[in-house]
Amino acid sequence: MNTKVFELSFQDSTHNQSQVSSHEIKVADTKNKSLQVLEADKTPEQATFNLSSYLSERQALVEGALECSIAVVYPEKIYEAMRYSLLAGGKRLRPILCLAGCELSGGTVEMAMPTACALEMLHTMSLIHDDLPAMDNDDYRRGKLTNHKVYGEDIAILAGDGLLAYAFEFILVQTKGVRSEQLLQVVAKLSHAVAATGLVGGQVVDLESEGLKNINLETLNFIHTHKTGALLEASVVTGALLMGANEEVLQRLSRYAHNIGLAFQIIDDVLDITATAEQLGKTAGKDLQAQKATYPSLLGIEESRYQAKKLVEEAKAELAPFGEKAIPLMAIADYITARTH
Ligand code: GRG
Repeated sequence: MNTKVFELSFQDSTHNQSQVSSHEIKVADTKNKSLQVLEADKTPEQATFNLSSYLSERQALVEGALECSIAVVYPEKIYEAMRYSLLAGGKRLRPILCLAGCELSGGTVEMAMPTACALEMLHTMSLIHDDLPAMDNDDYRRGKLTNHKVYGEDIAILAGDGLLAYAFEFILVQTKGVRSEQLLQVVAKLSHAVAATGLVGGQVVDLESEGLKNINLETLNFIHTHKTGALLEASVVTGALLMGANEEVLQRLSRYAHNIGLAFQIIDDVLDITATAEQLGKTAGKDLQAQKATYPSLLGIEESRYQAKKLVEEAKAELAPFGEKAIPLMAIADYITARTH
């Protein structure tokens, strides 16, 4: 099978370094009902799609919108603390997924940008709280000192709280050209994703599981589908909700995101063992040190990689009916297993 293999270079603004990997993009071939597209069958759009430029362009748009999203006013310290972590770099994966979900459903970047920024605010607040001494007790995040190391624990807690509340206000006040019924659904989806039904629930089971030797795969899956997967899923689905996408589209995007969310976490666990602190922008080998149950500790590194790859293939199969409109989400799915930090 003659598939196109091309180079992927993705700039993570945290580390100022490029990741280049050999990469294969497979998109729907409706004629042969196959996921592989022969070189000759490719439309010009498929042949010219470049994930690296797509991600850099989207990152730049998101950075610009985030930069303007929070002004520093009295009491300055809290706004500075919120901006410190929000603008500390990172891949901006959740906003990019939201923009892609909206465009796949026929919407625009402009209408999805406030929700995309809100997703990054929610993600950032969860990182600030996760890094606190009462939780993971981390000194570095995204290659910089953690929020509590710079501003103290009291302000770090409040910076997280501030971002959490502001994210919802930001969607409701800043979104243009979307019906309020759609906005209500977006807010409901996001609340569900960060509450005890999502991130908070996943974090609780994660904390309870620390140091336990007999964690099984079911518990590990619960932790990660909630702690990481819920917000990734909400990222893609809220993009589509803004456009009032139908139930079938929402379900397909939800299953796509569920699978890439799990694959993302499996690769995160593998990288914790195989990558350096410099590549990660945070302490490496923490899971091993904390004797945490991880996918590699339960399945081994090779089987973990295999499972992640399988999840990515299943995720891409969900997008087959969308044809060319799904090219960015297909490519992002592949990027997840190819990343090195
Ligand atoms: C949400 C109300 C509320 C409270 C927070 C602390 C907590 C509850 C949940 C923990 C959530 C958490 C830290 C999950 C880990 C998610 C994860 C894989 C983070 C790394 O994501 P990347 O790789 O990071 O996308 P960058 O820096 O690129 O954005």
